Amino acid sequence: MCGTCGCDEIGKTVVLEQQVLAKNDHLAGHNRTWLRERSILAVNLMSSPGSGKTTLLERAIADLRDDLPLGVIEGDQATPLDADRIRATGCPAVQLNTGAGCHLDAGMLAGALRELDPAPDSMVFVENVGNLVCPALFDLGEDHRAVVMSVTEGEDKPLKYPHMFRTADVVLLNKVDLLPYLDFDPGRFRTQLRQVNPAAEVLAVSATRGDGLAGWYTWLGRRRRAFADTVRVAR
Ligand SMILES: Nc1nc2c(ncn2[C@@H]2O[C@H](COP(=O)(O)OP(=O)(O)OP(=O)(O)O)[C@@H](O)[C@H]2O)c(=O)[nH]1
Ligand SMILES: [Mg+2]
Repeated sequence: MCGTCGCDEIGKTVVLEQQVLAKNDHLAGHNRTWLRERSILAVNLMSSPGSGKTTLLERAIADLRDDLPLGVIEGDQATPLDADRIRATGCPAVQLNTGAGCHLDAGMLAGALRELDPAPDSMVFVENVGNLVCPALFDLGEDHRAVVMSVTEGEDKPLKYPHMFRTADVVLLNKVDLLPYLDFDPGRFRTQLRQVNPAAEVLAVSATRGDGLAGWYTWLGRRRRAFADTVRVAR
């Protein structure tokens, strides 16, 4: 109840938020079923703006395209720029623009998956809208969440944005080529991450120079094999 006028607007807002999240979770369940029926592994990439999500995708497409069919769904508030970058590599991409919205939701992803029409047994990367807050709350029906953090952002981000880092299966610590020029302590970052998420794997990478990318591809390969086993058992 509002302490100023006694109205119940605060209570109504909370109920509305719960309904929005419940509807999203329901649609995310449909996406998960849709993806599993086609044996498509979906990975949701989340980060602050500019951490290197699209650059990592461009590299992964170039490095993995002979072994694995890939598709990409790009989320930004505006512009087709990231989908254009992905298509320039020869990989199919669909761009979602959220306008004032700060995250993708499961309903948006459902439409984009049908437009992308990924091949069975392929992998779909979803690049979420760049920020460390809202995307964490919205399940898209993905199988895994990868949080990208660049060394220019400071070691304290897991403590300040715990919801985002708690939801990660893997954290890609990007731009390690810049470490010689920065006061960033990877050990302190790992300690702070452990406080909110003891289970997430941390991979130190440089999307531009290529450091650590083999480890990222090994991680994806392991997840892909485990996913294929799960889908096989369920059939
Ligand atoms: N030095 C260095 N720069 C990088 C690296 N990865 C990305 N960048 C640069 O960081 C800038 C942003 O990269 P993007 O890949 O566009 O970042 P993003 O996370 O997709 O950004 P948004 O989609 O806007 O959220 C570009 O200038 C990249 O060249 C890296 O490993 N090292
Ligand atoms: Mg991008």
